[in-house]
Amino acid sequence: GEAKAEASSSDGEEKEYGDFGLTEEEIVLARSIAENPDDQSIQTAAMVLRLREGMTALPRILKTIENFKGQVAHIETRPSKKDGQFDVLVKVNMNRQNLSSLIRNLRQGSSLGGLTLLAENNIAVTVKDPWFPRHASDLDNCNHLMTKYEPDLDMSHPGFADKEYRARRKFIAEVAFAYRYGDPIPNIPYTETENETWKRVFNTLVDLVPKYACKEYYTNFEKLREEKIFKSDCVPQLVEVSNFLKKNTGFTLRPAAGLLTARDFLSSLAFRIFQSTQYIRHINSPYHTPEPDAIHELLGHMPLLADPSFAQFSQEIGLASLGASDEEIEKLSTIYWFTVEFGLCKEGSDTKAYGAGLLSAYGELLHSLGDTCEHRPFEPSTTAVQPYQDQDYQPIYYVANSFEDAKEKFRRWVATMSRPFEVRFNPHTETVEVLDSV
Ligand code: HBI
Ligand code: NLE
Ligand code: FE
Repeated sequence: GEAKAEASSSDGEEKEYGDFGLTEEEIVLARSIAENPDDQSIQTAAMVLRLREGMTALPRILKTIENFKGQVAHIETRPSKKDGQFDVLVKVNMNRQNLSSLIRNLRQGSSLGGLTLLAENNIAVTVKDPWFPRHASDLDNCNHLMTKYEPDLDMSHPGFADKEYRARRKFIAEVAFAYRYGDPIPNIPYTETENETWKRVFNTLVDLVPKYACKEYYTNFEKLREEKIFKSDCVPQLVEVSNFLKKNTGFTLRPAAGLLTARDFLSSLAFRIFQSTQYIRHINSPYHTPEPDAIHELLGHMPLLADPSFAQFSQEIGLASLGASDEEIEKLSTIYWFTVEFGLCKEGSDTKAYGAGLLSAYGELLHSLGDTCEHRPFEPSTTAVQPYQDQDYQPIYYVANSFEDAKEKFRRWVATMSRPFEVRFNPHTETVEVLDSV
């Protein structure tokens, strides 16, 4: 029969647990896990997911569980009452902290992958004092991946049918997973094909930057060329770029295996650390890819992270994210999206690009400054709730008056957030200090 039970989350409203007939005991076990947040022992937890588009989201779910170090103990699927939908019961063995991250991740990714989390009979996801990194070394635990668009899972990915490319991606991801705070940034000897992909994007950009990029970007792009860190025939190594940033704004890099959760990604910015991917997009799609790759990080993000005002803005988004609720993280990442990733700004009577997603994707750069999209003034309270998609060119862009103006507006908006404490970064110790506000 239809099993129904009260959800363990705070609202107390009834939640449907699918047709799997979870027992009351299983739910009680779940609650006891929630009450012992420090318990690191492995527990079995059950989740019921509804897949809205047939079974297509299933591989992504399994991969996500693996990413969070969970082991699938049991899986059962059945057609739900509505056509084309499936309910999936998954039992996993994993520790509580990873479980909490997994659930957050599944919820965050749900809009894209056509799945709904019907029930988590395992833990209360609202934790009173959410963990966040206090020291730069804590970022070793902030490397959770979003499983969205991957060569292993997406048939539309240009690397899907390319065995060699997939093996290469796996190798470079493992380098990032093995990285720990304090390690030297590993060099990747790039292949001829990878250098060729870089060259195509770089040479196109050299021609476009003077006309389309904001002056702060242009200045630092030229500096990187003068210092021979950016040159057309080979992909720059992260360590060289990290040293360049360090002397300009104190930012440094650490390798990341792929698209990180917004929470993990933003938290590193609080420490003036940028988590950078190291793999290169497939040679068949040089001018646009939905995934971040080293070309995006290097050509998109690096020039502006060397600008003091912009670096400060980036760090402030990061600081605001520490200990924020899931809803606030969503808003902060939307603001990040429409500024750092896809922002435009005024320069006299011109409009220029400063967003990294534009400056690493030639096709979208031209689109964003053409007349087939909409420009709106950047205003944190409305920008923060604007829905966006991350697979194709944006239909809407936000225009800031200047970085200083964007920062001022952002500060005023952040002050309306509900966090009961303030944070301050101490660069001498690479520590975030937490101050109770009264
Ligand atoms: N992860 N590795 C990596 N690189 C990014 O640029 C990135 C990310 N995760 C999330 C993200 N960017 C943003 O778009 C926001 O969600 C914060
Ligand atoms: N679309 C960008 C590019 O092709 O470089 C990457 C965006 C990453 C968020
Ligand atoms: Fe980016």
